[in-house]
Amino acid sequence: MSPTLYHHPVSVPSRAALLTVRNLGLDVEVKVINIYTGEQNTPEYLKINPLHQVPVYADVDIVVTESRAIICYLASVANKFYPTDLKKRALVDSRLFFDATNSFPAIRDFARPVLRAGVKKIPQERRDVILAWLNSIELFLGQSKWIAGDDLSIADFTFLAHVASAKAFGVSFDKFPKLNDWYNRCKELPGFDENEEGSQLLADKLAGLLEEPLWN
Ligand SMILES: N[C@@H](CCC(=O)N[C@@H](CS)C(=O)NCC(=O)O)C(=O)O
Repeated sequence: MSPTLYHHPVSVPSRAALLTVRNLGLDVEVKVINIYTGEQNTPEYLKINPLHQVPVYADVDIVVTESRAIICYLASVANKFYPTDLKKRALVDSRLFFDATNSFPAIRDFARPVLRAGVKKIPQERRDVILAWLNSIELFLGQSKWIAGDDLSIADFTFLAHVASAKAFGVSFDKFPKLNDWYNRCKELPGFDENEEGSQLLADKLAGLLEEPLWN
């Protein structure tokens, strides 16, 4: 078995893992699991991840679920983008935990009711959560050039996967100049365009299901 990333482009955590693969320049087979048609529920895939989710990273002797665990594992093996200095690493970890508990819920709770429960209008509070989350990132970027310090790190990859989704939804970054500047700098990163395409797929899917503009 060659190293494999089980992936779907609309999935934000999956795109975060893929951005990490691209930035580390790893030779990994990317297998798309179609989560729209239920491919994640086949007996073969449930053996890989009983929680029927993407992403999963698998190699001959290891299976890793949870995007941030995949990202930390790959960066640790490569010894890149995840500092070994414990104080620097603590900042990266702090941002990763923020990402897990703020970025993902903000996007998930915006999108999932539309995708899975037939919701046709997004409550204003879901939009407000996205704006408050982006404002937190603006504050982080007031403290450092990159998301977790003065060097590019894995925190930038997982934040980028989430922020690109907000951008594709149509959120203006005018009120977040530091975020906007960071986002523009990220355009140089390997995998940036691929991440944009996945973000746009998710935005188009949502827009097609809603009875109102995705974002005003
Ligand atoms: N906490 C997980 C979240 C993974 C997740 O929610 N994946 C979703 C797509 S965004 C999925 O595969 N859903 C399919 C399903 O639940 O059946 C991570 O960061 O990897």
